[in-house]
Amino acid sequence: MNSLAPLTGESVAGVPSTAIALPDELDLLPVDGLPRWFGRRLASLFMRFVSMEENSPSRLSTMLTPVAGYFRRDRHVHPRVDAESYRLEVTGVAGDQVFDLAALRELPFEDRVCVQECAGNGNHVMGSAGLCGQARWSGPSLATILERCGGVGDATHFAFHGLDRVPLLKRGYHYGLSLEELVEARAIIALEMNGEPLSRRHGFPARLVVPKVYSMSHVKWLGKIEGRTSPHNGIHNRLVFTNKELRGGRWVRVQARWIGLKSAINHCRRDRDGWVLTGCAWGGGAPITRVEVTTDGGATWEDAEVVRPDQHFDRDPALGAADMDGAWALFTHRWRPHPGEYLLASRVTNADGVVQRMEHDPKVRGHFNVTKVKWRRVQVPGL
Ligand SMILES: Nc1nc2c(c(=O)[nH]1)N[C@H]1C(S)=C(S)[C@@H](COP(=O)(O)O)O[C@H]1N2
Ligand SMILES: [Mo]
Repeated sequence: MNSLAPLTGESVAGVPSTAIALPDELDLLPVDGLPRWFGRRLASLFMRFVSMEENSPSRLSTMLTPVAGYFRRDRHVHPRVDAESYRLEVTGVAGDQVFDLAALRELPFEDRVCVQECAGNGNHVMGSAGLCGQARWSGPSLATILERCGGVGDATHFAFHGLDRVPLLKRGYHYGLSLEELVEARAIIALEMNGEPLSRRHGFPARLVVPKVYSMSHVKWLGKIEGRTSPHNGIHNRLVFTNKELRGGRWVRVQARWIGLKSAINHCRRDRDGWVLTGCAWGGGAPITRVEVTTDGGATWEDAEVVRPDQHFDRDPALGAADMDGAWALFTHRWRPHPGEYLLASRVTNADGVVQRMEHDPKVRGHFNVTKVKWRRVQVPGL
């Protein structure tokens, strides 16, 4: 995969360089999970079998992740929704309504740049942490839609139903959140991803996007928004995306929600006299203030250079601070190692003074919201 380019290509004082080739980038191998046990290729085959496709981690160090190759997670079924006959039904609110695609497109659009992350991303099975990405989503906000329905009425909770009817079960995917959570996250009904109409695999023609909340809630092929006076207790809420937490001496089931504070080194590329490590830091609900990098297995840590989303998008009139407060920050660290094997990781701190966990929280059991530091092993070749 890595292209080979001669590093010592220039000849010095007429002396031809030795034909030694160094790769443009180095493979960062996860220390946990399937890729470690079976290698990357078999791990990704296994993931496809359960309908998951990862972003290649090396692509996760730019502010916007391209649509082509963007991670995917669903239940195998990708409905082909006809734009003409598509309808979005809204029930259980002050005035029930049905929107066709033209009606949705006429509503004022808002933009959100946010991380989208599968709740199980980077857990002990999927150590590679590629089930995430960051895109710019545009469409009417959920608040606008509810306003057009005359308000929420008695609804305190909402269930979002997809049109991907699973054969036999005959029910589409569904997920529920409280009105309070949806307002806090400033959810939108996205019709566009990175300035293009949604692709079929990412939910054409409309999907829910809930910045800062794990993406099991970002229902694709959205067909119905159901206002409710009690929490939606579907299987994905109640069982599938849950952890157990020790609270007051008892293990209780909790649903995956707000993305925890995380960071990962995703890319190692060659520069003129060494290597550059890049990655991203996200979650935690407060601005990212610091990212440290260790290249010696945790013995020492150095500050990386951080670019926050508000710095990156500072001249974009369509994006206010609140439209990107669920977006990741990028970091860069120049690295000048001798040949050999190294153990790398990054560790993020946010404006609340919270630091990314080094170890898994013993009061939490389960596969979701795994925030601990992500170790990567790398082999640095000799000149
Ligand atoms: N309709 C529908 N929406 C869905 C799902 C699904 O299976 N069906 N999977 C959810 C899960 S678990 C994740 S992680 C995200 C993944 O979004 P993506 O496939 O666009 O990356 O979609 C969510 N929305
Ligand atoms: Mo997911």
